[in-house]
Amino acid sequence: MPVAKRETSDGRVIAHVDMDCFYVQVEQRKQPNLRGLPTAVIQYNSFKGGALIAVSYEARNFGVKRSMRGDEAKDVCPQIHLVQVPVAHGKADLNSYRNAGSEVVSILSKKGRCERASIDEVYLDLTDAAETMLLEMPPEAREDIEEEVLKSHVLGLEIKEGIDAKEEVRKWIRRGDATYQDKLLACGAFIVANLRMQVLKDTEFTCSAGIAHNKMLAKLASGMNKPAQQTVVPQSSVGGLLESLPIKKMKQLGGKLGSSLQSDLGCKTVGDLLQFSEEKLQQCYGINTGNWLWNIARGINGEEVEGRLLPKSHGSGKTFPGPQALKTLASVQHWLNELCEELSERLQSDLNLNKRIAHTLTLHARAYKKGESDSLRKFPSESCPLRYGTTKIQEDALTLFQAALREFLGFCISKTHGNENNNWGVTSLSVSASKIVPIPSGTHSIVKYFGGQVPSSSSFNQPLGNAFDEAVPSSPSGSENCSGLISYELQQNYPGGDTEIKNSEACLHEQDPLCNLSRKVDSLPKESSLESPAGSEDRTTKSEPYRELPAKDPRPLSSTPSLKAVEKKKTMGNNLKGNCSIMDFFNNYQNSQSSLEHKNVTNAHDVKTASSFGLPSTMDSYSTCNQIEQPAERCREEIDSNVGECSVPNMSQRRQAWDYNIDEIDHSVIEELPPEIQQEFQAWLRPHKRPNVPNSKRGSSITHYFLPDKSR
Ligand code: DCP
Repeated sequence: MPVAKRETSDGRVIAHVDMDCFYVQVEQRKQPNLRGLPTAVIQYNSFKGGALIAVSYEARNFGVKRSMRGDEAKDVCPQIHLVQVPVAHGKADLNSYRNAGSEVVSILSKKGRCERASIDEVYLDLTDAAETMLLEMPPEAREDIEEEVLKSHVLGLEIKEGIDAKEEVRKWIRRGDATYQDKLLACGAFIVANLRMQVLKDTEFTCSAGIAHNKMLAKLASGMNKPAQQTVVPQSSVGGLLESLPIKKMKQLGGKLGSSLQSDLGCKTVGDLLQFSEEKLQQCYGINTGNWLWNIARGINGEEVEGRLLPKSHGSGKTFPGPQALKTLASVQHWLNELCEELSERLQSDLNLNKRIAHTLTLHARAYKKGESDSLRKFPSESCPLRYGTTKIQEDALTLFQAALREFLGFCISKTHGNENNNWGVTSLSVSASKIVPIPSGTHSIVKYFGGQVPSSSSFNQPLGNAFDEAVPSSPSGSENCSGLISYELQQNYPGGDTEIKNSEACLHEQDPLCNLSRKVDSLPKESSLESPAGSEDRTTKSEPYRELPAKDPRPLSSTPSLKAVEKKKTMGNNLKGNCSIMDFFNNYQNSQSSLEHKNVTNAHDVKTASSFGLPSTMDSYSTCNQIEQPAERCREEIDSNVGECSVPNMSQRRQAWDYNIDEIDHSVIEELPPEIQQEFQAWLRPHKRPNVPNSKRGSSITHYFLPDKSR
């Protein structure tokens, strides 16, 4: 839930641009004979003709919907053309869609700050461009107005029957008594119409857009008139828009918070929230969420358009519904290998094209346990520092899976014999890479040193790739700090963790492959350890080089360096500050390779120390260089705090199971993740709290408790 900020002015011009039936358009560009015909893109799974994931507007006119399967679509529209999504690694290959989205972004980003919000939508901050246009060519002075601008829909502009809508829009644009804000929006309409025409010309894709004073309103408006149209939201129309907008249609109110507003506060529309004071909303849903709700009821949203053209993370996932559920480690490993290969290719491409490296690998899955409801225990997500190279990513992902499975199964599982398993099944798997940052300046020269090659799983056999997530010096001289890299000197002290590991291992059969592999996971530093456990204070501080967690680790599995060892490690890091040289770089990577494989090492002291912690020496080499702390993470505790004291009963359970920082997941990646995982994320993104009202019962008529506030 975003922290609500009160807008000081509504003079911004924000556009939300959303591609029309995007995947269909991409496929129609590949096969122009499909243009104008009822067409849908289906998933690779051919069950009942495959699931529809994108439907052309021509097909929609026949009643074809995205929720249908191919066979059903053919029933309602026999002439429909079904195009299968490309397949690679045994799963949907979205690269052509991603690339097509990038083409569009490169055009849209020319006029202002641009934020790529998902695979097919962007936000633009056009304030500067609109202000400039207002000075140079004010709307009222325009004689010739392009057709595309006149086709705009202006919310609140009444178009009487028989009246030419375009003429009314022309009058609205040129009227002399328009407010400054409306004039800016009119300029926005010109700019967006031109951008959309440019997109069509250059890419052959149509898109729709919303133009408003903030992101929330722009997003709401972009979907109102599709395809290939744009909608303007003057400030004077906001009240009317929200008054009739069903609660669930508002971004972030589609889930439990929206349900609570409906059932507990009796709100049917966003406008209904106006009857509650900010104080009362805060009392019910916590300070931030209450504040946010109060603001959205008034159309206020101070969220900035982030200047971000590239994704914040990469993900690759696949679902295994029903009988396809994976029931052997071998099958899990097979699919993890496929997913990791795809992820690795995308990381490689990001590195080549954008000179960016990812730092965190996370594994998500959904699984069931025999005889137990799936909802009782979520499959935990696990993270670790990302090592470049397909094989390493595959190994680490498998190890993370092992750890998560052990945690999921608990300590009282019956023996699993070999690969045979009757106790569990995996219904979805995904891997993601996050914390993506540009390679610090100076690193490029290292790449050049290797003949221009960037780390590649096949051609470079890991070492350099591995080195990228270690200490990469910013200058060969070693005189500069390795700014920009994220410190992994954040591996924390977990007193008591050893015992927990012993306990968990003791419950598993010695021959259990899980048991053997679980030992391996202990050597992986846990990313999730960056988060504070439930109920603890978030000690994250930007300026602090180290963060420590409270003594109690809620997780049953983790590497467990002693306090003393951590201190020693810190000292080593401090001693070595400023010594990053290209030689250190090579020493470090050799050391880390050797350390991980328990072979001879060149820097015995460093590596031994690291090994004794159960940490790869990469951690040590990292600590020598990284002086810059990553930004404070908005962890779950903060998300929870948004909803005050109204807690749901299973929150602690969820918290334990779902060790993941939502902020690091880009929306475009959520789109690409399996639907179940999308739901997981959505559930986390939305508060789950119920009103903090004495004796409140779900569905009970507590509305009377919150009498309309007369003071607002
Ligand atoms: N997509 C998907 N699976 C889903 C939803 C969407 O794979 N469950 C893909 C296909 C869509 C693309 O994401 O083309 C963008 O999704 P949108 O929700 O923006 O829908 P469309 O662009 O297809 O149609 P619209 O014109 O309604 O926006």
